[in-house]
Amino acid sequence: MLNSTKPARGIINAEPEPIELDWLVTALLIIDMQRDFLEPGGFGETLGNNVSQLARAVNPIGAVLKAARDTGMLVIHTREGHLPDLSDAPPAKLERGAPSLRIGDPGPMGRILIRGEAGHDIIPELYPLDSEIVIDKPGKGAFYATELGDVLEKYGIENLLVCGVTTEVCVNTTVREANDRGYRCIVISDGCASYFPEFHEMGLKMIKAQGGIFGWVADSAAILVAMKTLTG
Ligand code: TIU
Repeated sequence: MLNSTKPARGIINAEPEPIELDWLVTALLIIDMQRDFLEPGGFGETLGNNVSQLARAVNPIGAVLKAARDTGMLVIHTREGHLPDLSDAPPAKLERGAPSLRIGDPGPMGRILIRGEAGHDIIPELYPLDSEIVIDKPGKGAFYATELGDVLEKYGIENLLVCGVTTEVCVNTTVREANDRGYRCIVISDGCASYFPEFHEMGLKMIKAQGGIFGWVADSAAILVAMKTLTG
């Protein structure tokens, strides 16, 4: 268990190569598994996307989340969204494209992508425990204008198991931010999804190419096998 003071090392069978890490300094980072992206009537659908494409990530994330909870690993959830007065939403984000509803407009799950609205919340299957950390972020990257960096420093985290939606947008942006800050990122391939399957595939390839230019990629089964070393 992770409450041990002894190092708890594990090896994940990842690409481009296996990675050995200390579970005591590893956190699970779940990106934006919100109703606004996964359910009809939310932000994702207003952009013209088929939101059913994202459902495939839910069970793999659920399995890793359960293992993380069983072992006492630090779990961090993020949510993309804006303050009700939109003061943290740049015009460049609000004005672009021709969505069916804009950020802040009333929709079937409340105002689109606004903090506190039903659509902004995390889906019930992956709902955070009170003991888990939830980071509200106005951008695509989880470090921009948030307390995430301070939280990771406070807990002495060096490695991040990263999953969530969408692969090429908020997951990739966050992994790139984390990589530049010195974190080893292991992206859970089947725990990510995109509205565009080809972007999902390429998004993962971009991370692990060139010797792992941004990080490592492993599926949830490989993560769970490696975590078994913690539970015996
Ligand atoms: N549109 C899209 O693919 N993604 C986002 O806008 N946000 C996240 O990826 N969370």
